[in-house]
Amino acid sequence: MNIERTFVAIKPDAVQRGLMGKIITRFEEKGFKIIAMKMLEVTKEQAAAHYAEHEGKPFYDGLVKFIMSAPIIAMVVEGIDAVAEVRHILGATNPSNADVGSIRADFSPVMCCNCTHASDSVASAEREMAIYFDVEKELCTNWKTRMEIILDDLSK
Ligand code: FUP
Repeated sequence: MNIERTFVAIKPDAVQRGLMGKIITRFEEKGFKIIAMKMLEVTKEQAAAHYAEHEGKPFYDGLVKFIMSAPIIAMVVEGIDAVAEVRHILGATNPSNADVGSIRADFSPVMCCNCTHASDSVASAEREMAIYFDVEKELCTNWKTRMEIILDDLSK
């Protein structure tokens, strides 16, 4: 099994709208393991690092302003094929194109405020985790979810 870690953020719009619990529940109910989570106010430096690939694009200034407009919830989520699976749970960047049942389809009215972010590759996940977490100290890895215990038992 391909166990991966990915970086997830619940964005300011979702925090302000009281959607944190509903969004976290989607990852837990699917069987993913949340191994780090904190609320924080994104600094200019963190926003610039996170969105470096978009610098110079027409929506960049708005994106940086938005991510700093209220707290976010930063998370590290672990599980089978976590990078692709978590992005599937989020849905397409533009909520109009997102599959029904995805977070963005269900909760986002417009692309600028699409409730969540998740890394698009294992390399991006490692880069993004390091922007928001001290990866050596802040990841809680020494425990098992019920799903991990079930899979361990089945493999014996
Ligand atoms: P995603 O990987 O799905 O988070 O999407 P991107 O990295 O392409 O974009 C990051 C954020 O920029 C999106 F969540 C919304 C915003 N964005 C726009 O506002 N306009 C665009 O044309 C593209 C992205």
